[in-house]
Amino acid sequence: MSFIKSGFCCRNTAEVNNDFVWGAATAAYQIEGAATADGRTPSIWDTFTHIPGKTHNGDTGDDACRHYELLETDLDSMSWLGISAYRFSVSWSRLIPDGDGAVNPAGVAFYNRLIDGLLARGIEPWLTMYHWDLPQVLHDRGGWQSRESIDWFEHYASTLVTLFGDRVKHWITINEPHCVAWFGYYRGWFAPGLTDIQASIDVSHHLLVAHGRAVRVVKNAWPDALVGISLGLTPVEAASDSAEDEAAARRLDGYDLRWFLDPLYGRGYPADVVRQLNITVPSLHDDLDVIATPTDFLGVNYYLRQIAAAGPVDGFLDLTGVDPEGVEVTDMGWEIYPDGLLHLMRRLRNDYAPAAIYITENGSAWPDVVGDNGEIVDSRRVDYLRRHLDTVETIKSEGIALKGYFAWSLLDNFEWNSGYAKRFGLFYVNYDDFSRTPKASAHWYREHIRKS
Ligand code: GCO
Repeated sequence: MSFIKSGFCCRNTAEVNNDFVWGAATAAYQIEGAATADGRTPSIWDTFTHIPGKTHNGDTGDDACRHYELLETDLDSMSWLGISAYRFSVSWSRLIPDGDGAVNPAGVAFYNRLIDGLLARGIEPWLTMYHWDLPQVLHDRGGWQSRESIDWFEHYASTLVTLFGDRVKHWITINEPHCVAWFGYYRGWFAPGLTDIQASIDVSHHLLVAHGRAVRVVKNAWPDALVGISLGLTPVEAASDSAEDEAAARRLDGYDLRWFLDPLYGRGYPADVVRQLNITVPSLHDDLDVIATPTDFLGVNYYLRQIAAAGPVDGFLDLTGVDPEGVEVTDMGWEIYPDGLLHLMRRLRNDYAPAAIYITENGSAWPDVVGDNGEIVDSRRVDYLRRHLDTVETIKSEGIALKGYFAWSLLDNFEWNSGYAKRFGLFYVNYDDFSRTPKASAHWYREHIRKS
């Protein structure tokens, strides 16, 4: 059964749900497609994916899920699912093709249709300003390595708030700055593919200051709106209780988690990381105050834990990831470890005390198969969801201010350097005809929301 063709009715979920936000999440480059349509210019991800060898199978986001064309279909899928909130990101280069100049009317029209379509279905729009797709024109002018990027982002944030702030009341400034900075500028796995540690540090700092500026933009324009940042938080445990492995875990925790959490919560950059990396943070003026501008919530993207062991040489990043033996892993090779979410939430409450927390991403990839009857019985995704949502209940019962959960992802999509090989969706996407089919996990999540 192709979901695209099946009839289903819409219902106003906002009225039937309690306060806990049940959502699903996506990101522009991963789903929209229409890469060259209606005035959109390339982003760094368009450039990167077109370089041979950078992505699995040479896959690009040129078409992605054709969400740009199939918007109404996807809105109806969300309505059927019964979510009360939808987290999406805006393609900066669709909205402002030259990066810091005039808006593109076609881009504005698309996001207006999306936002109005959500509201008409009783679904709250949660808008992520930046999910990794910097306009290439800005990269060519120095990109995130340039301090000017802070001003470009502020202009972009102001534009978004002016255009959509009358209807969008939930804002996420930046998604996973560690992926942007560490994977894009140090590891070279993600766009723009650099491998320069100082560049990655500069980028991380500019991203954080840009975030703080954007928080102020939102709050000045719409004091009633809620704004936060989404961090990818993958808690670190030591492979053993040896002093060397504990030290390795502390280093990795500093680099991946504290580097972002500490300055956001007013503590400045962790001194141990600055010292051990032997880098300079390009912090000027009141940057640390701007970064620590209070937010209304912390967005947490949680998938797995990581286990650190000391490497053969005592270097800062000379860490060896250890794959725990005999554990279940997803198609990404990621350990299924719901307890990590609980431990993370306790730590966030104890160490940083965010005003509120939303899980803005959680999910799993599996090699889904369409059965003879057209159904996709993704039992392992159902199990992953069930176990993490049980953990959500435990977290709430401990009085932690967890206010919502967004499944990653609404539909299968372009999984960055893994291309289309990894499927994270609640809805299956057939990349031949772009039809969508709800998987068993979509049915399960729908029922879970309905009962909540
Ligand atoms: C991320 C991104 C998502 C990914 C998801 C699965 O966390 O890397 O926010 O865009 O697709 O996390 O890897």
